[in-house]
Amino acid sequence: MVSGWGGKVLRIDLSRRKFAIQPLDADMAFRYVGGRGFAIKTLWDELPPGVDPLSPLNKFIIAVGPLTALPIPNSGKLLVAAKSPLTGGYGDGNIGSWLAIHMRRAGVDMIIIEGRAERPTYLFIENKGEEFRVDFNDASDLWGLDAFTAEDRIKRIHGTDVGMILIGPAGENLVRFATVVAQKGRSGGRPGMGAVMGSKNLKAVVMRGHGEVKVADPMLRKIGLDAMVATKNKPNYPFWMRQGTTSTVEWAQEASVLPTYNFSEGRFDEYEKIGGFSVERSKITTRSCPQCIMACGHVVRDSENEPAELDYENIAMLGSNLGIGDLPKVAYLNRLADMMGMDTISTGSVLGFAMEATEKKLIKDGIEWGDHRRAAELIMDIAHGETELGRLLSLGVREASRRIGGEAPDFAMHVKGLEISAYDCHAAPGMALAFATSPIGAHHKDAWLISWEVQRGRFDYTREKVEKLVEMQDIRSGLFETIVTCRFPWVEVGLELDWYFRLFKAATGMDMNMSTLSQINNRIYTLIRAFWVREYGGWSREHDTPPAKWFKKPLTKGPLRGAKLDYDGYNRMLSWYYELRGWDENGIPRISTLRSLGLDFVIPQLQGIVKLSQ
Ligand code: PTT
Repeated sequence: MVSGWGGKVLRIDLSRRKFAIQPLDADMAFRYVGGRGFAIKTLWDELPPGVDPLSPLNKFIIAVGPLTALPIPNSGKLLVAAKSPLTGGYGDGNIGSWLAIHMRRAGVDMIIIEGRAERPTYLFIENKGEEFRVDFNDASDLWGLDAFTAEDRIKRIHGTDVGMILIGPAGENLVRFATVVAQKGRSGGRPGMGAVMGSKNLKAVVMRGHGEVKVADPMLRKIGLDAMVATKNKPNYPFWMRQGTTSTVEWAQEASVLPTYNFSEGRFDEYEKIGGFSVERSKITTRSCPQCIMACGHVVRDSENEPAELDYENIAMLGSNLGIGDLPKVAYLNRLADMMGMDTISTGSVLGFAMEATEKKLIKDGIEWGDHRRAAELIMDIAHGETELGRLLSLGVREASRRIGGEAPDFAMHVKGLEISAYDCHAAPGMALAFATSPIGAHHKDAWLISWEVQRGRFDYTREKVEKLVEMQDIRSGLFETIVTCRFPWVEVGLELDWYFRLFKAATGMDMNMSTLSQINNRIYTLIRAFWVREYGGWSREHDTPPAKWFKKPLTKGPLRGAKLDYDGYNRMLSWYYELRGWDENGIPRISTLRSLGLDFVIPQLQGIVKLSQ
C-alpha cells in the first residue's frame, strides 16, 4: 500500500462471530481518499437495495483517513456511517475518539461491521503487527447502562489505554436519532448511527492498536507542528479558547437566526442567560477529542450540580428552541442526552415539535414551552421507549408528524427526515439550500453558509450564493470528511487550506488542491445522491426543499419581522445547484456526470429505477 494509508480493512461478522483482514484497494484510496468516501463506496457496493436499516443486512462502518491521528492540529477523529434508520438514506457523523488513534496505529483504515450478534456484545480488537485478535465479549452487564457508566466499566476491564465508541440506552432501544458516544461527551452520527449499533446488539467497539503510521515524507512532523503554531497564532484563537462555538448564541441573536420556539422566531428574549459570555463565566473545564488544540466542549455545572458539556448547537436546540433561558437547566438536558446517547439537535427538535403540538392541542399529556422538568422526563421516556409520547418522538419529527397528521407536518422541522441544526432560515435562503442539499439531511456540517450570507445580502436568491455553497461543500466534505480531521482550525480560526494540501502531500506523496478536491467531492456527492435515489426508489425536488414553516409563517418579532422564504426564488437556486452538480431538473445525476466521475457502475441500477438524462 502507498504511504499515508494503513492498507487494511477489518471486516467483522457479528452473526458468525468471525473476522477477516482485507487489503485496502489502492484505487479506493486514490479515488475516495478515506472517511466518507470509503463509507459511501462500501454501502453502495455491499448493501442490498432497499435494505431495512435496522436489519442485520445493514452495515456499520467506522472509517479514518490519511491525515487522522497524525501530529497535526485536531486529528483525533473518525467517521461512522450506515444506511440511516432516521432518514432511510445515507447517514454519517464525524466524532472524536481515541479509537481513531488506535485504528491508525494498527494500520486499519476502515472497520465494516455486519450481521447481528445473538445477544448483547462488545468487541475488543488488538493487533500485534499483522496478527489481529477480535473478541466477541458478552455485554449483558453493560446493556441498559448509560454511555458514561458503560465506558468506565469497560476501562476497568481493559485499562485506560484503549479507544472506543459505544452506545447508551437510546441506541439499544433503537431511537432513530441515537448517536455513538466516546469519552463522555463526544457524540456523533446524528442520523441514528447509535440505533444501527443497537440493532446489531453491539454495545461498544473497543480497540488497542499497536504500530506506527507510515508517511511518505518525515517532514510531516515539522509541517504538522508548524501548523499547530500557526493555528495558535491566529488572532481569533484566544477568544475561541474562551467561548468556543458558544459565542454563536450572541451572533445568532443579532442576526435573527437563533432558533426559538421550534424555529418560529430568530430571536430569544433570554439569550444572554444562555450565551457565550454566560458559558465563559460558568465554565469549570473543557473537554476535547484526542490530539486537539481547540477544545470545543465547554463544561459547566448543571442544575443537578454535575459537570455537563455545552456547544452552540446544544444550547440553541435545548434552550431557545424550547423557550428555556437558564444555562444550568439546558446543561442538564444536554448531559441526559449525552448519557442516553441521543443527538441533542434532534432531541431539541422533537421536544420543540411536541411543545408546538401541545399548544395546538394535537397531542395529549404533552409539554408546555419552557418546561425543563417535563423535557428531562421526556428525554428519559424517549431513550427507554417508555410512554406513548416517548415512543412516538423516538421516531423523529418526520415520522411523528405523519402519525399525528393534520397540520403537524407543517411544523416538523427536518429535511429528508433529519432534524434541522440550530439556524433559523426565514431570512437565509442560502443556508436553507445548504440544509436542503446536505448529503445526510438537514445538518450544517457540509456548508455553514449563513455567516457569509448575512454579510453579503441575506434576502438575495443569487447564483453567486449557490456557487459559494458548492465551494463550501467541496471543501468541508471533499477535504475534512475524507482526510478525517477536525475542520475547526480552518473554519473557526482561519488556518489556511494550503496547510492541509502540504500535509496531504507529506502523508501520501500525492498532490491535492482545490480542483482535485472538488472532483473528489463531486464523485462522493454524486454517489451519495445515487444511493438516496436507489433507496427511495426515485427522487423529486420536494426532498431537497426546506420545511414549510419557513415559507408559510413569517417571523413575528425583531428587525426582520415579516421575513419568510420565497418559493420561486428558492427553486431558482435549487435548479442552479443541480446544474452545478451535473444533476437533472429533478436532482438525479445525469449519465454524462456519472461517466465523467468514474461512476459508470451505478448507471444500470439507477436505470432500473428512474429515467436518466444524458
Ligand atoms: C455533530 C453535532 C454537533 S455539530 C453538535 S455541537 W457542533 C452536537 N453535539 C452533541 C453533543 O455534544 N451531545 C449529544 N448528545 N449530541 C450532540 N449532537 C450534535 O452533534 C464535534 C465537533 C463539533 S461540535 C463540530 S460542529 C465540528 N464537526 C465536525 C464535522 O462534522 N466534521 C469534521 N471533519 N470536523 C468537525 N469538527 C467539529 O467537531 P456529528 P464530536 Mg460530532 C456534547 O458528530 O454526527 O457530525 O454531529 O462529534 O466528536 O462531538 O465533535 O457546534
